[in-house]
Amino acid sequence: MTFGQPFTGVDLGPSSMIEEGLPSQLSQLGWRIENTPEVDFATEGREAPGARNSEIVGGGAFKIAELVRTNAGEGKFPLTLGGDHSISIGTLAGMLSNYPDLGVIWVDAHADLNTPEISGSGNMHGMPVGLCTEGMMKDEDLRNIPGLSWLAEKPYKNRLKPSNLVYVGLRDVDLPERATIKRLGIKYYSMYDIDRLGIGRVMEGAFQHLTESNPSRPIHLSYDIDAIDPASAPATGTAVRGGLTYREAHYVAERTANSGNLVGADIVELNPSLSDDKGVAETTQMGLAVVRSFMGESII
Ligand code: DIR
Ligand code: MN
Ligand code: MN
Ligand code: MN
Repeated sequence: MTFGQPFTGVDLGPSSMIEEGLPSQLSQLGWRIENTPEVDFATEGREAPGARNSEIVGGGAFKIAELVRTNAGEGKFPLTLGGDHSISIGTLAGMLSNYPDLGVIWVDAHADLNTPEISGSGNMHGMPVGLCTEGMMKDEDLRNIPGLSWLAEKPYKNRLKPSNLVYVGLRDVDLPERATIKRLGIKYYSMYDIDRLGIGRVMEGAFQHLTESNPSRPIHLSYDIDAIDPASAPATGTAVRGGLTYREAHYVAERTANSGNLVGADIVELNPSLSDDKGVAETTQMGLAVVRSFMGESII
């Protein structure tokens, strides 16, 4: 999926990770893999004001939601490879249909908390959290956006509770998103907080927040590769300086795996057309390493 943002090439992220050995690396960690064929997306459609390509993006997200819902419902672990972050409209909806009390860790430079009404860009990769979180969209408004009406119908009516969401890595947050984070009281650890507390205490805080009232709360990890500093992950569409170091990026994934609560994950926004060969190789290897870490790889 590329239609949630302006750059072509982000649809090559999955094949890039797969060709560099993701399936065999996961087998080595003990996973049995069931490959879902690449999802086919439309290439033209309608859109609503403030939501570019809404019919393509929303229709694609519906297909992803169906796959995630069905597979998670069979007790499998859905690992979804993006693509731009608009795919997580589908993964969140699919996970929430199985787990209404889902916890989410959103690792990203951005909050992705926009809606068509408040977005400055209209790019839907900036909206997955906004569209799927309680207190944001009215069903009536979703029904009027081409491609998104399914979100207002069963089994996709469950919304993420703001208190079940934690951000890690924020450093480029729009003004309406900041107001929304405050209005909904969403827990966040920005790069400022990571500098202040260290990544160890940040992740303890994140898990305390998500598991205090329910120690076995199922958790979904949505990992935008632009959370990582562009020094380690340059091949992405909206790189922002001052991000997670190589080790911090691993630690977030390792600590999440160690919780034992992880039930699904996304890795998104690797765009192999946006850097030179060295940058693409580094970013792909970074993505693979992060996935292996949250899928259970440990140092010893
Ligand atoms: C910005 C950028 N908040 C937007 N979002 C990005 O367009 O909504 N998300 N880059 O990854
Ligand atoms: Mn994102
Ligand atoms: Mn981002
Ligand atoms: Mn994005």
